[in-house]
Amino acid sequence: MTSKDYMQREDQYGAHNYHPLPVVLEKGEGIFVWDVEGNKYFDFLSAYSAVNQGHCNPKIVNAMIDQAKKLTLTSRAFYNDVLGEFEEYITKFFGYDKVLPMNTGAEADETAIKLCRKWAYTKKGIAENQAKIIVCEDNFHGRTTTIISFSTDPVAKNDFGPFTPGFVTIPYNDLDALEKALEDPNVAGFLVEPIQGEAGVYVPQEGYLKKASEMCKAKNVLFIADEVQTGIARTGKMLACDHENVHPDILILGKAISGGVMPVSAVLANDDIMLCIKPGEHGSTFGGNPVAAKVAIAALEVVKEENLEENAERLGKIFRDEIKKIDSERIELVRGKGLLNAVIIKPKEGKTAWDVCLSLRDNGLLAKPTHDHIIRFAPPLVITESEIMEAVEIIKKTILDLDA
Ligand code: IF1
Repeated sequence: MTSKDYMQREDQYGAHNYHPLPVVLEKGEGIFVWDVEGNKYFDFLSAYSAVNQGHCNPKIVNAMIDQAKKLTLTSRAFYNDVLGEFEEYITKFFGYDKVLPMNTGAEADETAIKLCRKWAYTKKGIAENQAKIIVCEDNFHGRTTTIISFSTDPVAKNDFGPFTPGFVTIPYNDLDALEKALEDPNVAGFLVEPIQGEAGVYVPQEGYLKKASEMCKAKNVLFIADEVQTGIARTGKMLACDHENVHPDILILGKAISGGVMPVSAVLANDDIMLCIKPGEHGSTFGGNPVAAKVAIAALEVVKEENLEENAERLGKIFRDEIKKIDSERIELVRGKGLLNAVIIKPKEGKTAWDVCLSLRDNGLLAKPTHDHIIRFAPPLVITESEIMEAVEIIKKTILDLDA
């Protein structure tokens, strides 16, 4: 079968809820992926920051295999010998009393929303069904009906109503707007991405997270950080919040917490918040399953053992500096933190960011545009300086060839 055959089969039998770049991958190792014709590519998307530790990281895959041969799933109807090991490891790793394990990022965001509301009614004393959570314009927290209820992206929201109430939307990176929204005594939480990934790697002003968390504290409102995409060393620190020494009241993790080998997500909080949810009030069949538990421990150990935070910090700076040197008016702006970066592409002679990504693919590098003119560049954090320089050369050649 050729790539074309694979794409046609997916088109016939699969829902059309994506528009993938036309490339069919069959193998991944470290920062590279190979298509079915054997072509090799730099992966500069990392499955939206899920394979920070590199594709098929041996330590993580072996942890999955070893546990899968012993016990894959007990459900939470019974105890098992692995879940507590994971719970102790991750709570000490991030400095919280407790963790509530789930599977996808959206489930973790939903869990955080329910936890915040439960805390609002049982601890803060907000009247039943009156709790509000502040969210930001251009947010992305997943695709469930409640989450898209507070999306400002019509594509993510249209024709999926009726929507879940109880959310107040303010502009991102706007402390005055947050201050005003916090005046409402029914506000229970502020749910925010430390850097807006889907919106195009929108990095807020220095100090935004710190000031926002202080303003929330002053109003007895929970600061809820969605680090599903920015976490696990992606931005050059273990958490993007660490750049400002902010310790969220509720921390949401996903994606690279498993190194991309299977869905694992988690919500962390201290007892005064986490214990508001009582037995039987929330759960998930696969949440915290033994394989996920062992995989997540291994994935987090890799981040430490391979100094991925420092690597992301150092190589991210080099990447942005090198891209800024490309002499092309097609490159409007480069922004990002660590190895979560984006380039704003000015459409020229009818060529858009999509066309740039098609050419990048032909030159051996995979990336994908978001919102028409923004290309996200986010390689696995195990990349080396020489590999980053090789990738920059590909990006430079691609842009200058299009300009020629
Ligand atoms: C798709 C976007 C990125 C996330 C944050 C929660 C979730 C995500 C900050 C939900 C997921 C994924 C979803 C995926 C593409 C990708 C994405 F473009 F959609 F927005 F990364 F920017 N919080 N993001 O980024 O986690 O339920 O997917 O495990 O839906 O196409 P999930």
